[in-house]
Amino acid sequence: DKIVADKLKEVQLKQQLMPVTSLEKYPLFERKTASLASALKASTSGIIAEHKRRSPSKEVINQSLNVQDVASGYEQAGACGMSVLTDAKYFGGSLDDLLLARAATSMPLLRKEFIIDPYQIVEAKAYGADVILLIAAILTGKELKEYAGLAKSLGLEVLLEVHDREELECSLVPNVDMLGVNNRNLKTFEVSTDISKELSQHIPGEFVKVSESGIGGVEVIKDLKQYGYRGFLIGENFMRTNDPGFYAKEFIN
Ligand code: IGP
Repeated sequence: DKIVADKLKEVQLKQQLMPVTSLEKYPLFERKTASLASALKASTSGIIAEHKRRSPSKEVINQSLNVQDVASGYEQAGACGMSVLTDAKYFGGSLDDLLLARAATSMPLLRKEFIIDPYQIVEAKAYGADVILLIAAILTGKELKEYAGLAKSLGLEVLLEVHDREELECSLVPNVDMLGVNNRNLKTFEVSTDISKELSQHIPGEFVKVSESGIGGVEVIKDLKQYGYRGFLIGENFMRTNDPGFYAKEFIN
């Protein structure tokens, strides 16, 4: 769709000016990464807190906070990790947000991006990410396999996002660490945690299960835990407040 087409163009342009070999010289490229999967397994709350300024479904979420403060707030609240949107056009994010979050916290960081080219995976490492998101809906099985392998070779973990049973069945490739079920349908923007519940029984036990989007309260989390979920990706409900870390604390014991 439109987002993917824009992204392909963007990556093509960048590659001409900043080849992968240059990214590999960034100081952050050579570093030991942190494990989000281990943090989730060791945690009882499992919160992955997101930095999100806006989204296609909700125009403005929060434009006034700076990412370092948000990162410190989430860390102090006891989040297992942080997700940083790096897409500019649809989410108002940037790679600088990732870099500045990296400077502010030692929590595992997820680069939240529409990854459609290996270039973006190298870029994720160079800007401080520990984990990348791979979205089954926009990648072929062959691409998923290649990208997950590349991530692994760079020491990055992979969160694979699915939205239905077909996507789940077609995308169980090696080198995936966490399986995320997106409660938001990216085409209709409809949100329901029922999809997490439905799919849970079909997710093989070796994956850390993550439920993403539209999580509004601790009761929902309690319910999803019964279905084996260990990770909960929450953006809007924290970011629409003036102190996301403070609100995240209510979800963390
Ligand atoms: C967070 P929410 O409803 O709590 O703000 O959702 C996160 O799950 C959502 O931002 C997201 C997303 C994505 C964004 C999930 N998958 C893929 C962009 C691309």
